[in-house]
Amino acid sequence: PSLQFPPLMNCAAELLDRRVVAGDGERVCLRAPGGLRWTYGDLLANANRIANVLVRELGIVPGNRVLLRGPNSPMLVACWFAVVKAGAIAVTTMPLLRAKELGQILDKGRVTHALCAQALRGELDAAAAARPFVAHVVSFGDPSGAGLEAAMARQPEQFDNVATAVDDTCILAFTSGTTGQPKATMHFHRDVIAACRCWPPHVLRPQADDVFIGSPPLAFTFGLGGLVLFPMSVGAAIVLLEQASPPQLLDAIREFGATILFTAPTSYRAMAEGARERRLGAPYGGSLVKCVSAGEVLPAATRELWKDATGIEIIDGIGATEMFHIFISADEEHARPGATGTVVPGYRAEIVDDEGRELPAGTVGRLAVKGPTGCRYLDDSRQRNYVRDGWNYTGDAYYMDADGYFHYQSRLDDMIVSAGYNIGAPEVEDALMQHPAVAECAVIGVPDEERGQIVKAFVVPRPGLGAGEMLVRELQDFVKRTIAPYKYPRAIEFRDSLPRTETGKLQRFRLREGKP
Ligand code: 3UK
Repeated sequence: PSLQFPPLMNCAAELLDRRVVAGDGERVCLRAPGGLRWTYGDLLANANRIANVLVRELGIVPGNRVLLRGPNSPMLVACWFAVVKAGAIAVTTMPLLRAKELGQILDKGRVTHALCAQALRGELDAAAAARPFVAHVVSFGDPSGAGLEAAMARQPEQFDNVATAVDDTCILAFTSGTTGQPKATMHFHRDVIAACRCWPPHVLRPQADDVFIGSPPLAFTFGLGGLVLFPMSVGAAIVLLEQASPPQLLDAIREFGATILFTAPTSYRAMAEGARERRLGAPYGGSLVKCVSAGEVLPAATRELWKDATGIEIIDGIGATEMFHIFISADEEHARPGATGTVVPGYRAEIVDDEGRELPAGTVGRLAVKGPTGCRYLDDSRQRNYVRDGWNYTGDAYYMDADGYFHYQSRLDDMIVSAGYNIGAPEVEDALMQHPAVAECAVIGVPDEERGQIVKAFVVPRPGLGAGEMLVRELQDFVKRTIAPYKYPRAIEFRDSLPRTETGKLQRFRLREGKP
């Protein structure tokens, strides 16, 4: 990919203004349930009006940090572009965050302004009240039309984009927190464009007539890239859903004729039956052509289930907030069950030992990656500990096979050591998920006097199946027959649901702490 940039570049102008200038102003850009439809020209006009509000009415200067809060919606996208056009830094936040977490973000990010969906003001106001450095919190989506929309109506739809340096920060992204502590990562204007030039054209290969849809929040860089930046970089259409539970997503794919889907492994698992009934896959007469999974390991059983239901091979990819987006992946023709894929053009990836020395193929070690989009922590001590020579240690255990495919084992802190054996939780989960009685499951190591740790599984049974001692035995025998017998779960507990982040990641640490 070409990664040479001029010294001054504003990524919002590259993705939005440039497209309208090139003649795509009348093309549909954003759609949402209820009939809302904005062209690229509409998005530009709205983003410019908001940028004028920010600069003329709220006194924003380049480098200010602006918190954005709302469910996925066209207005949230317009706010994001407005902030970046004004040379400020977008700090997007997950809708479910509470005042305590929002307070940490306001503090760490030194946030001075916020644009917030009216319905989500409560927790933000509680956090901002105690922080006088937050000068303005402005609402959008107020049914009375007051707030940001009223201010927009007073402003012109032209705006002179701030001529930012290519390595000015435009995004502060907070990691979604599988361990509970949010970490802030910085991304430059050039990172955004670099991300658009690496994974999308080499692996996803979207077209201008594609219709993108999905569940990840725009506060998650998986969602920002997959549902805003990548479709816009080819002039495609985007469907944004404020709520994207599996049933809602299934209905919306059909209603909007979506062709490219972004969601998490659990969501694919939960949607498989519904997708089959509705014939959503293009091979079976539906609109859906490409399906992308990230955020968590994709169990082979889920890949199989989805393929059987839709005829579509999922495009898996590992990305990280630190790296902005996906750096190891495989397209539908090169997918291998059990492997995430090969390194994306533009990136380098290695498996290394604890001292950072590269390990031979087939040996499990730490994943280290380097590329044009990462990795800069806001926090200096993190930068020293997790980034060496530009290599980011993602905290994942992987091995690379002789063909250069990377095989995920586990998060390093989720590796179970039982009677001297290393057991990756996902491998046991994958085996359990092949059993028809298992809807979802999570595996952790629990302390054991004799073995150090034993494997314990939390299982959500499929509705209507009796979960008792009989099923425990059956699942244990099933795992022993499916993978090496010493990996079988010696303890199994049945649950109605499992703790997950808003991005669909299992929170194994909460199961280890014994929390619900
Ligand atoms: C795990 C995966 C196995 C892995 C993300 C795509 O997930 C994203 O960012 P986060 O910072 O978490 C990063 C960690 O999540 N992971 C992600 N994808 C996979 N594990 N297979 C996968 N396909 O532990 C990684 O270190 O929340 C994903 C694009 C942008 C992102 N920010």
